[in-house]
Amino acid sequence: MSFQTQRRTILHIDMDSFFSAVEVRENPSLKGLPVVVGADPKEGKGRGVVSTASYEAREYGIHSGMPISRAYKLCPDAKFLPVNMLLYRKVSSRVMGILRKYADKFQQVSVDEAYLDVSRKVRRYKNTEDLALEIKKEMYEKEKLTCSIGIGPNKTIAKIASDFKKPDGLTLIEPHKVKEFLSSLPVRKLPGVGKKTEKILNEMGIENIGQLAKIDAQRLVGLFGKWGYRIHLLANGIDESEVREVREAKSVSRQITFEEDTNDSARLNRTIDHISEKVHKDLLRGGYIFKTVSIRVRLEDFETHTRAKTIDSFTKDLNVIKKISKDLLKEFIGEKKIRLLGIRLSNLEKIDEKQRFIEEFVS
Ligand code: TTP
Ligand code: MG
Repeated sequence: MSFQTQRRTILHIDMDSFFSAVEVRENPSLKGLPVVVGADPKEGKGRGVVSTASYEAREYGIHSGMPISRAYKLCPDAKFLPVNMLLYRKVSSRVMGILRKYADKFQQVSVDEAYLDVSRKVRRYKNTEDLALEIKKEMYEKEKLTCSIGIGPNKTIAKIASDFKKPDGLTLIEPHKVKEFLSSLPVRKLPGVGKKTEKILNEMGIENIGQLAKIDAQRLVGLFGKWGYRIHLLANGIDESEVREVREAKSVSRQITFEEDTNDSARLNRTIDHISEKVHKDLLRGGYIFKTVSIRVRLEDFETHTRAKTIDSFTKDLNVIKKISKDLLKEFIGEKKIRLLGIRLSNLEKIDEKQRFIEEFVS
Protein backbone atom coordinates (compact mmCIF):
# COMPACT_ATOMS: atom_id res chain seq x y z
CA MET A 1 0.00 0.00 0.00
CA SER A 2 1.32 3.44 -0.71
CA PHE A 3 0.09 6.57 0.94
CA GLN A 4 0.04 10.06 -0.41
CA THR A 5 2.38 12.38 1.42
CA GLN A 6 1.55 16.02 1.77
CA ARG A 7 1.94 17.83 -1.51
CA ARG A 8 4.43 20.68 -1.31
CA THR A 9 5.43 23.55 -3.53
CA ILE A 10 8.98 24.64 -2.84
CA LEU A 11 11.11 27.36 -4.37
CA HIS A 12 14.88 27.44 -4.16
CA ILE A 13 16.44 30.77 -4.93
CA ASP A 14 20.13 31.31 -5.56
CA MET A 15 21.59 34.72 -6.43
CA ASP A 16 23.69 34.88 -9.60
CA SER A 17 27.48 35.28 -9.14
CA PHE A 18 26.56 36.96 -5.89
CA PHE A 19 29.74 38.70 -4.68
CA SER A 20 30.74 39.91 -8.13
CA ALA A 21 27.17 40.96 -9.00
CA VAL A 22 27.16 43.15 -5.89
CA GLU A 23 30.51 44.65 -6.90
CA VAL A 24 29.24 45.39 -10.40
CA ARG A 25 26.12 46.97 -8.99
CA GLU A 26 28.25 49.23 -6.78
CA ASN A 27 30.49 50.13 -9.69
CA PRO A 28 28.53 49.96 -12.97
CA SER A 29 31.67 50.60 -15.06
CA LEU A 30 32.48 46.92 -14.37
CA LYS A 31 29.35 45.78 -16.20
CA GLY A 32 30.09 43.29 -18.97
CA LEU A 33 33.70 42.79 -17.85
CA PRO A 34 35.34 39.70 -16.40
CA VAL A 35 35.30 40.35 -12.63
CA VAL A 36 37.02 38.09 -10.13
CA VAL A 37 36.40 38.48 -6.40
CA GLY A 38 38.94 36.81 -4.13
CA ALA A 39 42.53 36.92 -2.95
CA ASP A 40 45.02 39.42 -4.35
CA PRO A 41 46.51 37.89 -7.55
CA LYS A 42 49.84 39.76 -7.07
CA GLU A 43 50.50 39.50 -10.79
CA GLY A 44 50.25 35.75 -10.73
CA LYS A 45 52.24 35.19 -7.54
CA GLY A 46 49.33 35.59 -5.14
CA ARG A 47 48.21 32.80 -2.84
CA GLY A 48 44.60 32.14 -1.89
CA VAL A 49 41.64 31.43 -4.09
CA VAL A 50 38.83 32.80 -6.19
CA SER A 51 35.72 33.49 -4.18
CA THR A 52 33.52 33.98 -7.21
CA ALA A 53 33.73 35.21 -10.77
CA SER A 54 31.30 37.07 -13.00
CA TYR A 55 29.77 35.07 -15.83
CA GLU A 56 32.06 36.94 -18.25
CA ALA A 57 35.10 35.74 -16.24
CA ARG A 58 33.70 32.19 -16.18
CA GLU A 59 34.06 32.10 -19.95
CA TYR A 60 37.81 32.07 -19.38
CA GLY A 61 37.40 28.98 -17.22
CA ILE A 62 37.64 30.86 -13.93
CA HIS A 63 35.51 29.53 -11.06
CA SER A 64 35.05 29.58 -7.26
CA GLY A 65 37.75 27.79 -5.31
CA MET A 66 40.37 28.02 -8.07
CA PRO A 67 43.84 29.30 -7.03
CA ILE A 68 43.94 33.02 -7.74
CA SER A 69 47.30 32.59 -9.51
CA ARG A 70 45.63 30.28 -12.02
CA ALA A 71 42.77 32.75 -12.54
CA TYR A 72 45.35 35.42 -13.25
CA LYS A 73 47.00 33.24 -15.89
CA LEU A 74 43.65 32.51 -17.54
CA CYS A 75 42.69 36.18 -17.73
CA PRO A 76 45.27 38.72 -16.55
CA ASP A 77 43.06 41.58 -17.70
CA ALA A 78 40.14 40.63 -15.50
CA LYS A 79 39.15 43.07 -12.75
CA PHE A 80 40.41 41.47 -9.55
CA LEU A 81 38.64 42.70 -6.42
CA PRO A 82 39.11 41.85 -2.75
CA VAL A 83 36.33 40.18 -0.75
CA ASN A 84 34.18 42.80 0.98
CA MET A 85 32.25 40.48 3.25
CA LEU A 86 30.63 43.26 5.25
CA LEU A 87 29.00 44.65 2.13
CA TYR A 88 27.79 41.23 0.91
CA ARG A 89 26.30 40.45 4.33
CA LYS A 90 24.37 43.71 4.27
CA VAL A 91 23.04 43.06 0.78
CA SER A 92 22.29 39.45 1.74
CA SER A 93 20.07 40.51 4.60
CA ARG A 94 18.10 42.86 2.34
CA VAL A 95 17.77 40.12 -0.28
CA MET A 96 16.50 37.70 2.37
CA GLY A 97 14.04 40.35 3.56
CA ILE A 98 12.54 40.48 0.08
CA LEU A 99 12.31 36.69 -0.27
CA ARG A 100 10.87 36.08 3.19
CA LYS A 101 7.70 38.02 2.38
CA TYR A 102 6.73 35.58 -0.34
CA ALA A 103 6.90 32.44 1.77
CA ASP A 104 4.59 30.52 4.07
CA LYS A 105 7.79 29.09 5.51
CA PHE A 106 11.25 30.47 4.87
CA GLN A 107 14.73 29.03 5.32
CA GLN A 108 17.93 30.83 4.50
CA VAL A 109 20.68 28.32 3.76
CA SER A 110 23.67 30.47 2.88
CA VAL A 111 24.61 34.08 2.10
CA ASP A 112 22.83 33.91 -1.21
CA GLU A 113 20.31 31.10 -1.18
CA ALA A 114 17.03 30.26 0.49
CA TYR A 115 14.09 27.88 0.36
CA LEU A 116 10.50 29.12 0.30
CA ASP A 117 7.59 26.83 1.03
CA VAL A 118 4.61 28.35 -0.78
CA SER A 119 2.27 25.34 -0.64
CA ARG A 120 -0.55 27.29 0.97
CA LYS A 121 0.05 30.57 -0.78
CA VAL A 122 -0.03 29.14 -4.30
CA ARG A 123 -3.06 26.99 -4.97
CA ARG A 124 -2.14 25.73 -8.41
CA TYR A 125 1.36 24.38 -8.87
CA LYS A 126 1.74 25.93 -12.30
CA ASN A 127 0.98 29.40 -10.92
CA THR A 128 4.20 29.26 -8.95
CA GLU A 129 5.95 30.50 -12.06
CA ASP A 130 4.10 33.81 -11.81
CA LEU A 131 5.13 34.13 -8.19
CA ALA A 132 8.76 33.43 -9.16
CA LEU A 133 8.62 36.13 -11.84
CA GLU A 134 7.23 38.56 -9.30
CA ILE A 135 10.13 37.78 -6.97
CA LYS A 136 12.66 38.31 -9.75
CA LYS A 137 11.03 41.59 -10.66
CA GLU A 138 11.11 42.93 -7.13
CA MET A 139 14.69 41.72 -6.66
CA TYR A 140 15.82 43.56 -9.74
CA GLU A 141 13.88 46.71 -9.03
CA LYS A 142 14.99 46.98 -5.43
CA GLU A 143 18.49 45.51 -5.50
CA LYS A 144 19.51 45.51 -9.17
CA LEU A 145 20.44 41.85 -8.79
CA THR A 146 19.35 38.75 -10.66
CA CYS A 147 18.70 35.33 -9.23
CA SER A 148 17.88 31.85 -10.45
CA ILE A 149 14.80 30.07 -9.18
CA GLY A 150 13.94 26.40 -9.08
CA ILE A 151 10.43 25.15 -8.33
CA GLY A 152 9.82 21.60 -7.24
CA PRO A 153 7.60 19.37 -5.09
CA ASN A 154 10.43 19.12 -2.54
CA LYS A 155 13.62 20.90 -1.48
CA THR A 156 16.04 18.69 -3.38
CA ILE A 157 14.23 19.05 -6.68
CA ALA A 158 13.88 22.82 -6.18
CA LYS A 159 17.59 23.11 -5.48
CA ILE A 160 18.66 21.09 -8.48
CA ALA A 161 16.20 23.06 -10.61
CA SER A 162 17.58 26.45 -9.54
CA ASP A 163 20.98 25.37 -10.76
CA PHE A 164 19.61 23.99 -14.03
CA LYS A 165 19.49 27.28 -15.86
CA LYS A 166 21.74 30.08 -14.67
CA PRO A 167 22.03 33.07 -14.60
CA ASP A 168 18.55 34.59 -14.34
CA GLY A 169 16.96 31.17 -14.75
CA LEU A 170 13.52 29.88 -13.87
CA THR A 171 12.88 26.16 -13.91
CA LEU A 172 9.66 24.52 -12.80
CA ILE A 173 9.58 20.76 -12.46
CA GLU A 174 6.09 19.35 -12.35
CA PRO A 175 5.65 16.52 -9.85
CA HIS A 176 5.01 13.91 -12.56
CA LYS A 177 8.15 15.01 -14.41
CA VAL A 178 10.54 14.64 -11.49
CA LYS A 179 11.92 11.23 -12.43
CA GLU A 180 12.38 12.20 -16.04
CA PHE A 181 14.12 15.45 -15.02
CA LEU A 182 16.56 13.66 -12.74
CA SER A 183 17.30 10.68 -14.92
CA SER A 184 19.86 12.19 -17.29
CA LEU A 185 21.62 14.43 -14.75
CA PRO A 186 25.05 13.32 -13.51
CA VAL A 187 25.00 11.85 -9.98
CA ARG A 188 27.09 14.80 -8.77
CA LYS A 189 24.05 17.04 -9.13
CA LEU A 190 22.42 15.38 -6.12
CA PRO A 191 23.02 17.57 -3.06
CA GLY A 192 25.47 15.76 -0.81
CA VAL A 193 27.06 13.66 -3.53
CA GLY A 194 30.63 14.95 -3.50
CA LYS A 195 33.78 13.89 -5.28
CA LYS A 196 34.28 10.75 -3.20
CA THR A 197 30.76 9.38 -3.57
CA GLU A 198 30.81 10.26 -7.26
CA LYS A 199 34.04 8.33 -7.78
CA ILE A 200 32.71 5.21 -6.08
CA LEU A 201 29.48 5.38 -8.10
CA ASN A 202 31.31 6.01 -11.38
CA GLU A 203 33.51 3.00 -10.71
CA MET A 204 30.34 0.95 -10.41
CA GLY A 205 29.35 2.24 -13.83
CA ILE A 206 26.73 4.61 -12.41
CA GLU A 207 27.00 7.96 -14.14
CA ASN A 208 23.57 9.51 -13.99
CA ILE A 209 20.78 9.77 -11.44
CA GLY A 210 18.49 7.54 -13.50
CA GLN A 211 20.96 4.67 -13.16
CA LEU A 212 21.43 5.42 -9.46
CA ALA A 213 17.67 5.32 -8.85
CA LYS A 214 17.55 1.72 -10.08
CA ILE A 215 20.24 0.45 -7.72
CA ASP A 216 18.94 -1.65 -4.87
CA ALA A 217 18.68 0.48 -1.69
CA GLN A 218 20.36 -2.26 0.36
CA ARG A 219 23.39 -2.16 -1.88
CA LEU A 220 23.76 1.58 -1.34
CA VAL A 221 23.34 1.13 2.41
CA GLY A 222 26.10 -1.50 2.29
CA LEU A 223 28.35 1.01 0.59
CA PHE A 224 27.54 4.26 2.35
CA GLY A 225 25.61 3.34 5.51
CA LYS A 226 22.56 5.46 6.40
CA TRP A 227 23.57 8.04 3.83
CA GLY A 228 23.15 5.33 1.17
CA TYR A 229 19.47 5.10 1.95
CA ARG A 230 19.07 8.85 1.69
CA ILE A 231 20.84 8.80 -1.70
CA HIS A 232 18.42 6.11 -2.81
CA LEU A 233 15.43 8.26 -1.86
CA LEU A 234 16.86 11.44 -3.39
CA ALA A 235 17.71 9.68 -6.65
CA ASN A 236 14.08 8.61 -6.79
CA GLY A 237 12.95 12.18 -6.28
CA ILE A 238 11.81 11.62 -2.70
CA ASP A 239 12.68 14.19 -0.06
CA GLU A 240 10.37 14.75 2.89
CA SER A 241 12.52 17.33 4.64
CA GLU A 242 10.66 20.48 5.56
CA VAL A 243 11.49 24.09 4.96
CA ARG A 244 12.56 24.95 8.46
CA GLU A 245 12.10 28.40 9.87
CA VAL A 246 15.42 28.84 11.60
CA ARG A 247 15.00 31.09 14.56
CA GLU A 248 18.32 32.73 15.13
CA ALA A 249 19.67 32.31 18.63
CA LYS A 250 20.80 35.62 20.09
CA SER A 251 23.21 33.96 22.46
CA VAL A 252 24.16 30.66 24.06
CA SER A 253 24.84 30.46 27.75
CA ARG A 254 25.44 28.07 30.63
CA GLN A 255 25.81 28.58 34.32
CA ILE A 256 26.58 26.60 37.42
CA THR A 257 25.66 27.16 41.06
CA PHE A 258 28.25 25.70 43.41
CA GLU A 259 27.20 23.18 46.05
CA GLU A 260 29.25 25.26 48.42
CA ASP A 261 30.34 28.86 47.82
CA THR A 262 34.04 29.08 46.98
CA ASN A 263 36.90 31.50 46.43
CA ASP A 264 39.47 28.85 45.56
CA SER A 265 40.96 30.10 42.32
CA ALA A 266 42.04 26.65 41.06
CA ARG A 267 38.52 25.37 41.58
CA LEU A 268 36.97 28.43 39.94
CA ASN A 269 39.22 28.11 36.91
CA ARG A 270 38.42 24.41 36.57
CA THR A 271 34.75 25.34 36.63
CA ILE A 272 35.36 27.91 33.90
CA ASP A 273 36.94 25.14 31.79
CA HIS A 274 33.93 22.96 32.40
CA ILE A 275 31.29 25.60 31.58
CA SER A 276 33.30 26.73 28.54
CA GLU A 277 33.19 23.21 27.16
CA LYS A 278 29.42 23.04 27.62
CA VAL A 279 28.70 26.38 26.06
CA HIS A 280 31.12 25.58 23.24
CA LYS A 281 29.18 22.40 22.50
CA ASP A 282 25.94 24.41 22.29
CA LEU A 283 27.67 26.85 19.96
CA LEU A 284 28.82 24.12 17.58
CA ARG A 285 25.50 22.33 17.71
CA GLY A 286 23.80 25.54 16.58
CA GLY A 287 26.42 26.03 13.85
CA TYR A 288 27.52 29.41 15.21
CA ILE A 289 30.62 31.51 15.56
CA PHE A 290 30.86 34.28 18.16
CA LYS A 291 32.49 37.58 18.91
CA THR A 292 31.49 38.34 22.51
CA VAL A 293 32.13 36.40 25.71
CA SER A 294 30.44 37.48 28.95
CA ILE A 295 30.66 36.05 32.41
CA ARG A 296 28.14 36.29 35.20
CA VAL A 297 29.30 36.07 38.76
CA ARG A 298 27.03 35.87 41.79
CA LEU A 299 28.77 36.39 45.09
CA GLU A 300 27.87 34.81 48.43
CA ASP A 301 25.84 37.90 49.36
CA PHE A 302 23.88 37.55 46.08
CA GLU A 303 25.48 40.59 44.54
CA THR A 304 25.58 39.80 40.82
CA HIS A 305 28.01 41.14 38.22
CA THR A 306 28.53 40.69 34.52
CA ARG A 307 31.62 41.44 32.50
CA ALA A 308 32.03 41.12 28.73
CA LYS A 309 34.70 41.28 26.10
CA THR A 310 34.23 41.52 22.35
CA ILE A 311 36.98 40.40 20.01
CA ASP A 312 37.71 41.71 16.51
CA SER A 313 36.78 38.72 14.43
CA PHE A 314 34.39 35.80 14.69
CA THR A 315 35.67 32.53 16.05
CA LYS A 316 34.49 29.20 17.43
CA ASP A 317 37.67 28.51 19.37
CA LEU A 318 37.14 26.87 22.77
CA ASN A 319 40.43 28.23 24.08
CA VAL A 320 39.31 31.79 23.39
CA ILE A 321 36.23 31.20 25.54
CA LYS A 322 38.34 29.79 28.37
CA LYS A 323 40.98 32.49 28.22
CA ILE A 324 38.60 35.46 28.11
CA SER A 325 36.37 34.03 30.85
CA LYS A 326 39.34 33.48 33.14
CA ASP A 327 40.65 36.99 32.48
CA LEU A 328 37.24 38.47 33.24
CA LEU A 329 36.90 36.40 36.39
CA LYS A 330 40.19 37.57 37.92
CA GLU A 331 38.80 40.72 39.52
CA PHE A 332 36.22 38.65 41.42
CA ILE A 333 38.65 36.21 42.98
CA GLY A 334 39.23 37.54 46.45
CA GLU A 335 37.80 37.40 49.86
CA LYS A 336 34.15 37.09 49.02
CA LYS A 337 33.12 33.64 47.97
CA ILE A 338 31.37 32.95 44.69
CA ARG A 339 28.01 31.27 44.56
CA LEU A 340 27.29 31.09 40.82
CA LEU A 341 29.32 31.31 37.61
CA GLY A 342 27.97 31.63 34.09
CA ILE A 343 29.33 32.15 30.58
CA ARG A 344 27.43 33.61 27.67
CA LEU A 345 28.51 33.80 24.03
CA SER A 346 26.76 36.47 21.98
CA ASN A 347 27.17 38.44 18.76
CA LEU A 348 26.57 35.14 17.00
CA GLU A 349 26.70 34.42 13.30
CA LYS A 350 25.46 31.30 11.64
CA ILE A 351 28.02 29.42 9.62
CA ASP A 352 26.59 27.55 6.71
CA GLU A 353 28.65 25.48 4.32
CA LYS A 354 29.47 28.37 2.03
CA GLN A 355 30.28 30.79 4.82
CA ARG A 356 32.40 28.14 6.46
CA PHE A 357 34.42 28.12 3.29
CA ILE A 358 34.56 31.89 3.20
CA GLU A 359 35.71 32.16 6.83
CA GLU A 360 38.56 29.86 5.98
CA PHE A 361 40.13 32.02 3.41
CA VAL A 362 39.02 35.50 4.38
CA SER A 363 40.49 35.20 7.87
P1 TTP B 1 27.34 30.44 -5.12
O1 TTP B 1 25.88 30.67 -5.11
O2 TTP B 1 27.84 29.04 -5.12
O3 TTP B 1 28.01 31.13 -6.37
P2 TTP B 1 27.66 32.50 -7.05
O4 TTP B 1 26.46 33.12 -6.44
O5 TTP B 1 28.89 33.34 -7.06
O6 TTP B 1 27.39 32.08 -8.54
P3 TTP B 1 26.13 31.29 -9.13
O7 TTP B 1 25.22 31.00 -8.00
O8 TTP B 1 25.55 32.23 -10.14
O9 TTP B 1 26.71 30.07 -9.75
O10 TTP B 1 28.00 31.17 -3.89
C1 TTP B 1 27.53 32.42 -3.39
C2 TTP B 1 28.69 33.25 -2.92
O11 TTP B 1 29.44 32.54 -1.95
C3 TTP B 1 29.66 33.59 -4.03
O12 TTP B 1 29.28 34.76 -4.74
C4 TTP B 1 30.95 33.74 -3.30
C5 TTP B 1 30.83 32.81 -2.12
N1 TTP B 1 31.60 31.55 -2.35
C6 TTP B 1 32.93 31.53 -1.97
O13 TTP B 1 33.42 32.50 -1.40
N2 TTP B 1 33.65 30.41 -2.24
C7 TTP B 1 33.13 29.32 -2.88
O14 TTP B 1 33.84 28.32 -3.13
C8 TTP B 1 31.75 29.36 -3.27
C9 TTP B 1 31.15 28.19 -3.99
C10 TTP B 1 31.04 30.50 -2.98
MG1 MG C 1 24.71 32.01 -6.14
